[in-house]
Amino acid sequence: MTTVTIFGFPQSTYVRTVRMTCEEKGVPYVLEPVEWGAPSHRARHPFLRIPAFQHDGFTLYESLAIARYVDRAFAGPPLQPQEPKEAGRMDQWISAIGDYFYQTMIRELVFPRLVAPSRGQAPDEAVIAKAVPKAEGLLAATDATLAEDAYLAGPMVTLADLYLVPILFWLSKTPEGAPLLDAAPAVSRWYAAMEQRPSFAATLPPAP
Ligand SMILES: N[C@@H](CCC(=O)N[C@@H](CS)C(=O)NCC(=O)O)C(=O)O
Repeated sequence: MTTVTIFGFPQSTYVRTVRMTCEEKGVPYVLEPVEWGAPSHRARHPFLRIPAFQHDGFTLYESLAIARYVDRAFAGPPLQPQEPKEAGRMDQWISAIGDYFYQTMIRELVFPRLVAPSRGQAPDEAVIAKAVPKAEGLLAATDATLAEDAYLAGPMVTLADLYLVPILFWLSKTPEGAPLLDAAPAVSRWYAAMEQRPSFAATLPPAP
């Protein structure tokens, strides 16, 4: 029996992307917390991030490398299109989500609004105020794509969708993000469909 371990915390959007990938592929896994900054963490991830990953003694870090590996190494529905244009669109969205969506929605909105108070810190309202119109612009572009196609890269669920959904989950928990999502009809339709997938329910994170 092969053993897959994902190292990280369930609140992390990148960890959730990898967990959803395993769930979609039907790959059983163990989620193991990391001791942040400890030698064991550095040994698994030299840049001290999460997730890290192990499969039968083979180790990887960086969520995209892990998700692609899981998709290639295991049977189950493919999560990367073969068709070059759809594959290009998937890559485009994964890159944009990692570079723009995560920064604006998680670092500049969810962290100050939800994570800081959970640590007894006051939210930085100036950072949040600047992030809201940026998030609105990101959702408008996403809405235009999802008005044309069922999923980000076309007709099939791909890794790109599994990158976006954990971010929008946390965004929807903020008082600023929820109305922005409601105002994007195609994104809302897509999110409702993604919410129905067993991989979504199986990876619901606890509060920050
Ligand atoms: N490019 C990395 C990003 C991983 C990442 O930033 N993970 C966050 C948690 S969602 C983290 O480890 N943050 C800790 C930090 O920034 O020090 C990946 O895709 O795995």
